[in-house]
Amino acid sequence: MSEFSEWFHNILEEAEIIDTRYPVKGMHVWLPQGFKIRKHTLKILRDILDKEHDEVLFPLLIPEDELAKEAIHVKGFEEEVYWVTHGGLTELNEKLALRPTSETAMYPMFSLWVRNHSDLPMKYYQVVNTFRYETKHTRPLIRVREITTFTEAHTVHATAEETEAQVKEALRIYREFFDNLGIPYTVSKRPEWDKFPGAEYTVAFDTLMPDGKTLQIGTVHNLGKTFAKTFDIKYETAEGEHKYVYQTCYGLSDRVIASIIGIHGDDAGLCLPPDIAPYQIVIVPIIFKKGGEAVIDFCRKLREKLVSESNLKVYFDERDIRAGKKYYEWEMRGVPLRLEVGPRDIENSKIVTFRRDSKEKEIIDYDNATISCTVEKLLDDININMRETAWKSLENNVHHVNSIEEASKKMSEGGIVTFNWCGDKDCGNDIEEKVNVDILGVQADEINGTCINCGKQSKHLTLIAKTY
Ligand code: 5CA
Ligand code: ZN
Repeated sequence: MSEFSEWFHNILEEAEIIDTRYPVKGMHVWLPQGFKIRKHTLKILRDILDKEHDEVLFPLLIPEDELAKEAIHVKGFEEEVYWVTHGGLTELNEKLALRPTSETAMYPMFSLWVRNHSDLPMKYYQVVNTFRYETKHTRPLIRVREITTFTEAHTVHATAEETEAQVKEALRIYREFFDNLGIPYTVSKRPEWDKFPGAEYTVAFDTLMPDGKTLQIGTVHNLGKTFAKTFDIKYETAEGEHKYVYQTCYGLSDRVIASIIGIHGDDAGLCLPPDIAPYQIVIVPIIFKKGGEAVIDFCRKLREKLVSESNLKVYFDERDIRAGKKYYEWEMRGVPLRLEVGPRDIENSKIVTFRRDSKEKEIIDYDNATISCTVEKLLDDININMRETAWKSLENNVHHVNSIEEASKKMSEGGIVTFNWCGDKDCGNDIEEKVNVDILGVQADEINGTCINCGKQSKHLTLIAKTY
């Protein structure tokens, strides 16, 4: 086990995010702390999606004949599908698949719903669990067999142009979402041989985990008319013609939570962005023999004040244990801001702040009228600083190279390597073999220079990385 994966497993357990002891491989239990982080993360996503999409909820089970309809799609998933074959003791006439994703559950219904050009565009999403019998090594939140937080959007359009525009809009939405969480990313178009089964093309978000491997944290697919033809999704134009629709879909998973934990965390444990932290602030009283009650009273009032004035999530830790033990615990759980209050501080109108992101302690003036504002401002700063630190760390680990040798050398240090590539499939596979790393994707379609492998005119700025 690598150092990072050991850290990751320990923190999931210690911070009570996930219990991995559930007796089915690749399926885990969300614990209260983890569930809160997940809930707050989903709230951010839902708030963004709800502006343009409607949330729906489809059944988990898909009849075999629907799943099998789209040949390329089903080929891509055939080795990963779980099947329900019995109802009680009775063998079912038709096997039912646990959705690995929901195209084949939704699109037969879309075919009933889309009638007229005025029905378009249609934009739906759902947050569900999906099941994939992954054969690669499973890891909590990163590669699971029950994806518990699959957020899939599906859109339907009249024209190819509108569909292209929706892909761009989906990319914008995911950028906004990841920016909110301070997760840095690269956006690249997957090579032909790595696109979503049934898509025209796939654009992916990848982030860099601390062990130097990239993690695909979201994908946007232009489905063209492929599924419309398979599932007979047509609309009537203003002129009375019947035409196939165009579609997109895009999705995220539990991996978003994995990247929040992995990217912002450190040796002391979790470090959570204020917007998703179960508690944004913890107040720790510093009590000596004298003046204990006054401190407790002050802290209680402070907590109430911050909750009522700023709607912050604040915990007042009154437990009768050493302050140092509390610090250790709340740092490990990633609480963004700690306020320490002792009798002298109250006398002098001061409090001590500790930022989880920078680990800086500061003594600030306490003013009853402005303390809520001051604290909100600190949380904003923490948010911005976490995002900037994470982006710097990604950028420091992207290296451009001009030869295969250089690519291999840089790749051995981890991170992301970029280079010029001609775009030819055989040449791409050759590069993958020589460097022994997969092509992640391409970012630009027209660039000057020559391919690092074959020397022909280069076409794409290309990214490679070791991946999860
Ligand atoms: N229908 C499309 C869009 S929702 C779809 O299924 N795309 S996907 O296959 O690329 O999956 C969407 C995202 O789910 C991926 O980008 C990846 O971040 C995540 N994901 C895929 N498989 C797993 C898995 N086994 N465990 C955790 N996350 C996964
Ligand atoms: Zn080439």
